[in-house]
Amino acid sequence: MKEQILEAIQQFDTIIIHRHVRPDPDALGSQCGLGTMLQDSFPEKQIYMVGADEETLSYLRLMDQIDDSTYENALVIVCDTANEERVCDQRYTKGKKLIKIDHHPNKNPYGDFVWVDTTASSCSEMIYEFYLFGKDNGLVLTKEAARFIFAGITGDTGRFLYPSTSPKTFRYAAQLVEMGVEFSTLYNEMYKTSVRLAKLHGYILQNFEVTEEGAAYIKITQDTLKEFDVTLPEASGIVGVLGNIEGIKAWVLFLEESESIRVRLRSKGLIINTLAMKYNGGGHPLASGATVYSWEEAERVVEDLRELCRQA
Ligand SMILES: [Mn+2]
Repeated sequence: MKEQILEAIQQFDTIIIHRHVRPDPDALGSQCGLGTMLQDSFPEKQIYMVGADEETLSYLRLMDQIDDSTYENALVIVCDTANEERVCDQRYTKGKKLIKIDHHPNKNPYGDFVWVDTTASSCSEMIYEFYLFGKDNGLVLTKEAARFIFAGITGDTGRFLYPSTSPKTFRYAAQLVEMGVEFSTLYNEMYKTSVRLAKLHGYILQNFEVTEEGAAYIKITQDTLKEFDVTLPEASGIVGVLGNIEGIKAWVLFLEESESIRVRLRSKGLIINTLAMKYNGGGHPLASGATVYSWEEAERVVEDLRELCRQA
């Protein structure tokens, strides 16, 4: 598949790269890592990285603005996005050829070429692997592109903490550092916390509930978000906060939006993406997301999670 992707890249003069809505460092890291690598490798081509800007990730890169007409003869590549409805900027179908590169379960294999590797820690890790595949055939990876890829790997592995981190992940990270990635500067950007968010952290630690089965949950209403002056994407990012607490097998963060409640699920070993799928979501076995439409439905998620923990 890597060979077919490289051939397609060589054939097209215009390449547009997308990723998922509400991007995390891996979404932007894979998108901009690939995009920057292609810009540096093929300076004669027009390469664009598109989608809505994410303020909390502006230290990585801002997005390119392009017209609909740019898609006419373009190759479109979508990174880190399992399903079509999560692609940021729905013009991604307007190109001539479409490629999906992702590490989530391939429930929705959209595109002409699909390269999915669920054993990869991150989509950024796959982009680095793609570089290794193509480096003798014209692919160039500069320090800037390496930084994006390193950020993506770091983000999706929780700084090399989650079980998805493999020996390969460490090897690639070492090679990226050898290319000059200044990881301490990057970590300062990635892991800085505002006073507002630190206080919400405190609120969650004070108020979460844990059941006898080892299921933990916290409900965060719109009023609470307002009180702490924290945005939804910011609050989403602190789902890991309950991960180190003794006795918790799996946990869920409920975040109220105007029309729905966002469900952020995490687990220490239990497979929870099946539960996420039941509630309009999906994701990784140990890290998934879903959506519910009332606090009663949120209660049902908690009950299902208790049941999962009980069986474990
Ligand atoms: Mn990812």
